[in-house]
Amino acid sequence: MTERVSDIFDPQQWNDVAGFENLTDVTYHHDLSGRIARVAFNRPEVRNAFRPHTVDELYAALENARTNPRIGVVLLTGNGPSPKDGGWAFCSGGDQRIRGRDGYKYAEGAEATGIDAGRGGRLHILEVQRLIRFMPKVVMAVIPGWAAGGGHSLHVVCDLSIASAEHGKFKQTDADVGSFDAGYGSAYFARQIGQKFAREIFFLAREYSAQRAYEMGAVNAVVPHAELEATALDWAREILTKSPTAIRMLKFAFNAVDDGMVGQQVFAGEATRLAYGTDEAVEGRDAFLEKRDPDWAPYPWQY
Ligand code: S0N
Repeated sequence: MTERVSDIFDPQQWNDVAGFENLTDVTYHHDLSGRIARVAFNRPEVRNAFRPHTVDELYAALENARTNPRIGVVLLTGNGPSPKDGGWAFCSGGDQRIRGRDGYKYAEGAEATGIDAGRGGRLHILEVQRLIRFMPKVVMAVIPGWAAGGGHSLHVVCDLSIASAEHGKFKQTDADVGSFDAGYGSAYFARQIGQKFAREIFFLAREYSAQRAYEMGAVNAVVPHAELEATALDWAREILTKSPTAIRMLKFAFNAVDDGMVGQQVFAGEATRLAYGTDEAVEGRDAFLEKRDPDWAPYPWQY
């Protein structure tokens, strides 16, 4: 029997994932069809702030979803409410209690115990951002409460965002705490909602309701809190009725214009993969292996 990990999590919709039963900072489930993944921050007592260990677990779960050919949609969310005060969060960004001068320490007490120098001071949440960005699947931020700081940036990098009407709240605190996501979290955010709104959100670091975020174009939908996860599952099931190849190519097409040469590389790689499936490309390969000239005659110069 799957354990209830959040008040709005329906255990009857989800299975545990083998090999991921002993996570501490995130939870990871697959839906009953095995085609939808749910990855959730599980530190509600600190508004789901991430420490380095959280990011390690998050990366591992997302990578598992990325490489599972049955999974088409990933829901990224936060468990809650907080046992301390009943507050809800998607994620409140980096855990400020363990932020060192050189970034984030790999583990609490790192100075005392010694630290793997190669892993010290890593801002590897950026690796998670890239994993979400380049995953050929739809990643949806399911926002039951606060999305703040680096948590706000994660929602920005997700393909879709839906938020709780009652508890969904947004705040970009980077300038309050001397931190800044100068990549997707800000510059790409401005592409989403426009320069004026993005600069307001960063420069004033005010709090915004889910409804206001919707009006600014920062989220796709605002739904009653109790229906948030069910709505996310409905959206995911609808996406799963679509062509996987079309979705993959569309995601990378949306990305390419903002991702420079890397965006072109990713899109081009998918185009090459499609080309490899044609008789024309097979002829080129076979001609080489059979030490003969290729015969391109059957393949027109299409216009
Ligand atoms: C989220 C906020 C607005 C919620 O306010 P609220 O509801 O009044 O709750 P609090 O009483 O403030 O919080 C409840 C308890 O949770 C603890 N807590 C909350 N957030 C954090 C946190 N981030 N780290 C540690 N603890 C946290 C509170 O201390 C409180 O605990 P108790 O009960 O013991 O008092 C509000 O909590 C808030 O503003 N939180 C801080 C948000 C923040 O500034 N986050 C950090 C921003 N910076 C980053 O995330 C950088 C991330 C990063 O690694 C990065 C690096 C390079 C490039 C990009 C990034 C990136 O991804 O951004």
